[in-house]
Amino acid sequence: MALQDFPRYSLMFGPSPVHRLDRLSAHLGGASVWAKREDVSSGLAYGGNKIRKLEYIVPNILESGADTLVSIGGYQSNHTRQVAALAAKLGMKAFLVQEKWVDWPDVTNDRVGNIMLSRIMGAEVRLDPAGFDIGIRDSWQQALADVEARGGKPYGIPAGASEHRLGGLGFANWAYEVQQQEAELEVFFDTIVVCTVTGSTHAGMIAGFAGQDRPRRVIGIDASATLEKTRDQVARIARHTADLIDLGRDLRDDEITVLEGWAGDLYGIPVQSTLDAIRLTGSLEGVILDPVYEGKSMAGLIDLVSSGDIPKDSNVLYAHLGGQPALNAYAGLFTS
Ligand code: 5PA
Repeated sequence: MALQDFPRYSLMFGPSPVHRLDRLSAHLGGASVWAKREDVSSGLAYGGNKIRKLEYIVPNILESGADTLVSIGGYQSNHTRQVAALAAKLGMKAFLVQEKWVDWPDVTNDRVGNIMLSRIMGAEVRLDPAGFDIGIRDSWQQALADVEARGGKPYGIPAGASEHRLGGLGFANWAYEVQQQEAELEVFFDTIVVCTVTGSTHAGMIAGFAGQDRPRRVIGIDASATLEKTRDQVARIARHTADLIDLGRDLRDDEITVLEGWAGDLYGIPVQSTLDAIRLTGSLEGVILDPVYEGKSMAGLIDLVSSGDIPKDSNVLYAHLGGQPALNAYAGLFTS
């Protein structure tokens, strides 16, 4: 089935905006850096990359007759916050398992930012002491069973919506949206930089761009610090999504690039390059990045441009995937 034939439930204002980062480009001394903004593309609870994935999942949710969305993430998961917003919008309940994916000392970590927003939107939040893992979790399966035991009808959405059968479609469509915006802006983005953790954002892009005539680099910057798992998951979801949209050929290994070097040792813990990237982008552009995801992918972009790995005459598109609410849970990082 072609991508356009999959049903899609609109949750965005339209295509996410694309704009040039002039002062950052000048500061780096070359490569023209642009951003495509998933953080300002929807009115649902500050938006972010999951909104676009969920657009392709909603028709299946509605068909299922479920009354409760069941999902999972860390205490400061952006994904679960977007699922809570979706449940509110659809008039459903949300049951969210929030695991202790990050051992972060800030005492408000389980109270402010994303988790607070989910509670405000009426979600039921279950804190769980388990650590970081992008795979299918027992705690999530237990939550599905608990909703059923209470007489509810659960609909499960795994971490980041990535292991969902339709999880890659949203960003396959992002690739087509980019192509249309390029025609309007008269520019070609030869390089895309995107943060990757549970994989379906990056994987969807790979599948979507693979169907276009003009090749480009789609560089995933790992922020999971469990590189092999993320790499396998990106490759698997990219191939599955390519099949789903009838790409008509196998993806080559060289189309799947996940780079390490900016995640630090642990998911959710920023390192110096993360903090430098956040302050640089904030002070030069007034664009806000978070310490878990986007700060790490921007650190990657900055180094790849500075080292010449991304050449000076390149047009680079930075996928801004949202995530700012988590900043509140990291207040200790920015006291001066
Ligand atoms: C997330 C994910 P993928 O998980 O699709 O690889 O996307 C990575 C990513 N940027 C990048 C932001 C702001 C993100 O929120 N977040 C997860 C969450 O629970 O919020 C799925 C991990």
